[in-house]
Amino acid sequence: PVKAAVEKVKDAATAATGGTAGEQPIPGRPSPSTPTVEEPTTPREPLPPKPDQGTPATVTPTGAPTGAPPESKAQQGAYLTTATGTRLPDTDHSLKAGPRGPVLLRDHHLREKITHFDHERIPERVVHARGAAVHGVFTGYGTAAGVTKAAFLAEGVQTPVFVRFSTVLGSRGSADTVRDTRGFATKFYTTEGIWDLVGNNIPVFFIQDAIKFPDVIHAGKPHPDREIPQAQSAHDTFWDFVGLHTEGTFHTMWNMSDRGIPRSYRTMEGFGVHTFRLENAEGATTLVKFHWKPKAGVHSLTWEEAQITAGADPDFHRRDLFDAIEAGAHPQWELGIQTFPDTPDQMFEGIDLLDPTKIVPEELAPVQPIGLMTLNRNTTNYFAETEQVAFHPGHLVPGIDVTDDPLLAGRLFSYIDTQITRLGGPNYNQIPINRTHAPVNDMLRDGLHQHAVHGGVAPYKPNSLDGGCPFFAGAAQGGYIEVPVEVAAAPRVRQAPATFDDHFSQPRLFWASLSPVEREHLIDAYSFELGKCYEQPIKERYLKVLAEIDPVLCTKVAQSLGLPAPQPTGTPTDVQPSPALSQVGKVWPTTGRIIGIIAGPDADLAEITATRTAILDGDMVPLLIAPTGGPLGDGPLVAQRTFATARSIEFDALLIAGAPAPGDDAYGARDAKAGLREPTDAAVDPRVTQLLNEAYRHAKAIGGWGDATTALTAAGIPDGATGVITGTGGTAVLQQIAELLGRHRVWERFPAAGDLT
Ligand code: HDE
Repeated sequence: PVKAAVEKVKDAATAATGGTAGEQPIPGRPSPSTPTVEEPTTPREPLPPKPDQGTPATVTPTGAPTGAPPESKAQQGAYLTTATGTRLPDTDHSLKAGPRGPVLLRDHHLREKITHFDHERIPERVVHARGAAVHGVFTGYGTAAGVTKAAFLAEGVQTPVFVRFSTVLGSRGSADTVRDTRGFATKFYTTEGIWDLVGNNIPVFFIQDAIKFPDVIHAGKPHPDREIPQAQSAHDTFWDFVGLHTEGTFHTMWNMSDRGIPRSYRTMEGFGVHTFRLENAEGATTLVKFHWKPKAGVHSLTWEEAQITAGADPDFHRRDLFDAIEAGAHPQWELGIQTFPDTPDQMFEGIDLLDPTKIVPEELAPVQPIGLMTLNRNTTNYFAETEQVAFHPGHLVPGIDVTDDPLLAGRLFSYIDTQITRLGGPNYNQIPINRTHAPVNDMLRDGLHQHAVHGGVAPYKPNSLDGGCPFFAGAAQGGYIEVPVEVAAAPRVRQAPATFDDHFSQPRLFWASLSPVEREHLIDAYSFELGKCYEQPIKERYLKVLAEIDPVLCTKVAQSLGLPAPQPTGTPTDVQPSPALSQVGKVWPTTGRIIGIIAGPDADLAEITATRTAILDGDMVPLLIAPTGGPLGDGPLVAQRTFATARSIEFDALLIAGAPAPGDDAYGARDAKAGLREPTDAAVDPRVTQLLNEAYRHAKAIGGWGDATTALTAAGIPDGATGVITGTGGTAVLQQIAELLGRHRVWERFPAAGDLT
């Protein structure tokens, strides 16, 4: 009877739909007289495969045909299929013995679908789990030709790149704006192979030797008993470790500074951290440190903004990056190098170049630009690209070599090893995002997830059966030849050189280079983080570390903790400040900065239109904030944010085009009507008041015209306050706002910090 019923329903459905293949009725249920869902009526045209979507070309050593499969046609068909390409009529119902009957074990589609789903997650990265990545292009300036033969750095050469930004400590689902170091890893798909510059937004590291990496990460990660806190260093184990391990003092200080809470990935510097060795066409070598300099300037959040954002928009940095690229505001960085003579001692101006806890101040060795990176394409699939990308500092190309930095040495082991667990085997370089754009002819064979169908019979060398192929590439054929650096004869020891012992002179240099407001932020950050620790001895021990840096820093933090400030152990040596380290007191480009325009129902739309145009002409981004979504007036202006969705953190500056009174939709108004709270008698919508109040507190430029002063007064912002511009029209106000934006914030507005010198 079931079979008969199914046949009957099928016939009825075929008649109703004209026999469209995708229309499968639900067996046992009466068919609708007209089809309600049409899926799929017209098969979608398959997208053409992307250049890097094919399987890697297999090349036989002798050049004979390989019998390689044609280009991968994965995900190209119009119809839903099984993983093996059999077309499917239904994916919504398990195969059952009758509509109410038991599910049958023979349902291969059910089993394939659920089994695959069961295995969708892969282990997250042990560090840098939370990340966002995009594609771009790198263009060489040719200015590095004197120091390296790397072909992609030659003038005008364009190289595709893939960049993954990340936090370090948090899990994959953690918030973007936590206080942490940021990863800045770049994959260059050069014609000579892949070069990975796996750097951070902080130029130094916590440790001088890779063997300490598990220690620092175990200390920074959540407590093992109850797994808190997430993505934070504000807890006992972290401060326990860095208090006892003073070589981490400088990196910790960068994290506590504004650099630990960047405004955007677009406004972060990047650093290769280690010293690398470059070799030019004549074989001459130079030691270098790599720097990424953002064209948009170097900007940070305030700590309160970072905290609000972690709740209000945990994807803030990811969204900001993707939105900018979508909008055509392609972020750019210049790659630069500091160069040092390759002397046997590998020292420069008294700084040990093999010590990754030290910087070389830019005033001593200027950063010389060697190319420009433009990020211009978002990912198509987060998992396939961002999650599966595998970086490795050992992916090098001719002209770029590593040094004996003991931290780098350990990294050269670690990155391959971790991918084998994370990506499930040794063939991760065959995953599309990891594939080199240079021809591959290796003798690596087999292993889990082998995609290549290798030809030939002799994956070994020397051989005669494959004609001796593949051949070796000498220098003339672009072979990678390690620089034959002398290795000093020395006893085998577990020791660091004496030049690694100085842990405090560079933290002092950092303190000396910061402006008063940056120092204040640093004091606040130490006070917050140590204040979150439970163990008194940990706080006391860390104050001793701060005493070695600066007495004012130490005293202020001690006051906040309610503890006595200890004295330094010796007399600190004098340091020379490095102005390049401060983010304040500079004028930056305003390109890409976001200006919110608050528009009430009575706002002058013509003035808003003119102001929007002027913002766009200045290469900035206007966002209209209105009481509700939808068009303003009769259009064409449309609200992009509403009073319910806007939060001050998103905007670099605010303009008030009218002071909107609380309407029916205003915060609390409905609740008031329902008797849930007191009716508001505010003159201005309380959500706008909050927006302005926060923007003011976070030292942002604020402008307005018309009755803007009503809103300013409601928010408690004094008339004529610093960085608050009111005028008769939007375009005139905007000019002054743009000038203020060039300095990023109205720094004077932060409460006077007292004497921090
Ligand atoms: Fe990493 N690091 N790291 N690291 N690192 C990883 O590799 C490691 C270090 C950095 O977006 C892991 O694929 C060791 C310094 C970035 O995919 C792992 C040591 C710097 C990323 C690993 C360091 C970095 C990683 C985890 C001490 C700045 C994210 C997943 C010797 C110069 C890359 C992975 C991405 C990721 C090991 C220290 C940067 C476990 C052993 C110093 C940007 O292999």
